[in-house]
Amino acid sequence: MTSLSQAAGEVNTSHKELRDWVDQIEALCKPDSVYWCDGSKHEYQSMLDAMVASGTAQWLSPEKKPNSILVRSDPADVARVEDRTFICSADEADAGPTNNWKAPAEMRAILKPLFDGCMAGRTLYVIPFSMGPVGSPIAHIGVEISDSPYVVANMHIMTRVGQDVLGVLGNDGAFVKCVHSVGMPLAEGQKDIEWPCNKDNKYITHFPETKEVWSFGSGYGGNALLGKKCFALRIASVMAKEQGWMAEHMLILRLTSPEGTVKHIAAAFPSACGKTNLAMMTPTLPGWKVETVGDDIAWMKFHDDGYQYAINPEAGFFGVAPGTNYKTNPNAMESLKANSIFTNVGKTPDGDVWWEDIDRPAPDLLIDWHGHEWVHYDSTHKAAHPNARFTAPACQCPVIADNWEDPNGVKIDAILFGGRRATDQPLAMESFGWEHGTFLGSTMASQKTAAAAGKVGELRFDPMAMLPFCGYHMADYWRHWLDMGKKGGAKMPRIFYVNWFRQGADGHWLWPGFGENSRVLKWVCERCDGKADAVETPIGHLPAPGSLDLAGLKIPDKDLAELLEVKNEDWLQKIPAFREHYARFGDKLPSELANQLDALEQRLKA
Ligand code: O2Y
Ligand code: MN
Repeated sequence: MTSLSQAAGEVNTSHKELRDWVDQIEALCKPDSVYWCDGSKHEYQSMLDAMVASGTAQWLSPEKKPNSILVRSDPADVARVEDRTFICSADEADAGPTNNWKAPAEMRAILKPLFDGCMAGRTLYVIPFSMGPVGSPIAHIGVEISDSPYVVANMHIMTRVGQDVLGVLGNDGAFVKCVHSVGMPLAEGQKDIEWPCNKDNKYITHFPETKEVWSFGSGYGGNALLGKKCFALRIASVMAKEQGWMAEHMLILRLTSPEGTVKHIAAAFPSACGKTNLAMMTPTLPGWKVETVGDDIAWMKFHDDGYQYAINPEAGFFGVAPGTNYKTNPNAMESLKANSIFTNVGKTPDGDVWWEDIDRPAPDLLIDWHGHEWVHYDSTHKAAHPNARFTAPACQCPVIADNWEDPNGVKIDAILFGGRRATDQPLAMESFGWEHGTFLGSTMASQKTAAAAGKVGELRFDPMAMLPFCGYHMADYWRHWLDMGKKGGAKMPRIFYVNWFRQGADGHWLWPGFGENSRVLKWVCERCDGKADAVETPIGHLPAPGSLDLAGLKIPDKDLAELLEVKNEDWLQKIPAFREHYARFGDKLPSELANQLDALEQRLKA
């Protein structure tokens, strides 16, 4: 890899702790050179040029995908690795039963020899970045040290990088220390490979007390772009608990009614439940508008007025390519039209990208994500890896909200929880209040899909969609939610639970989803304004007959009744699974949540 000359990316900082830390990491990793990123366009372009020159990336056709590259990873490095992800809190009890734990000293003893000399033959890039608009009171700063130009380029899109960030950091500002190496040093004269990694030695480690992330051996996605899941969720969730705010795995959308009423909605769904699609949705309801603030992460802080305001800490989308098309998500397709990085997708002979379900048939002579001519032997042999990704700037989204970078954030009116639930869970319901809403989030569950290990259809609890991302004990996290509710009182967002995935007895989808979900968003908006009626059931407030706008929607009455049906006997059968789920958390389980479960059982039996 040719390194950039530092003169092109000269940065200024008199932050002594930062300079000392960089010196220390340089001494440990022993790179050939050190480069401080300035965040400039020139730097981004040079990074792409250097990746292409070294064989790590290839340009796509300037006609088909201007200024965009294709990168192919090692087949052993294609996704986040939860079994190699650790929370290294001083006390094991602080990591809780949902995280892998190792004592900090033990993990440091493992990491030190791995990092010793790991950047030989490579450049050490120092990437100062802001999660959130630079200088925003809701934003926080990190510095990632990485030996991967792919990481630098992706961080340019996904975060705000460079000198402005160092300006805000000043001489002594706080920053999260993120160290990343692909874990493949180069000996003198050794030629680099297309995707260096260390597949047998991956460690994605978090030190919540010292606010550090150390990641070794993987160059992919959430393992390597340390601003995203590692900082913005795992470390930030700890910071949020300590400092009295919320770091959540939630999209943020802005909903505008035909009369001009504006609501901001945050929504937490587990993976593969359509978060990016909802964030960019085109409503079918005439006159309603959805605009995107963020598609994955929300940081929410109390404003002086007592309400919760949220920012999207990211600046781009790291979206799953397969299944994205002009029907499922036209706005994502428009976002990735140029200036994007594609990882593990197929490549057409005319230099465009291709993936499964992209709206057009695979052309002849398609090159698959391994770099071979694609032969479609059977449905298991995919042209794009199922976790293939596009990295696209959020500002290229046609429906990006004009306030998406408001440093003060947007006032959150409602929070939605949801999952993939074939039975029982109605299309929409509102909680009885914040405490009940926290109970709904804590018992959130989604059906396993065929792609996931385990029995298909089996319910897996994924509280608040944070199962892989909560940086501390999940029950302490629930306690934090309850504390936030006590602090915010009546000014907290209303909490709802939605389910687009309910199926009839014969397996057909009862709800059409996609743009039709705007009907549910309208009900949510009108509930917030006291304009839509609801009926009380044991599980929550459901839409009253006539309160959901179904005008023009052809949906059989029987299906509609089933979508909103609550069968007490079926819910009662779930109670033991809820109790088993809560039992994992021992005496850390907040009594309020145990009481909520008891109260639910009583209401169902009444
Ligand atoms: O495979 C990865 O490294 C990415 S995972 C991811 C990426 C974007 C948004 N969300 C997720 C997730 O796992 O929730
Ligand atoms: Mn996510």
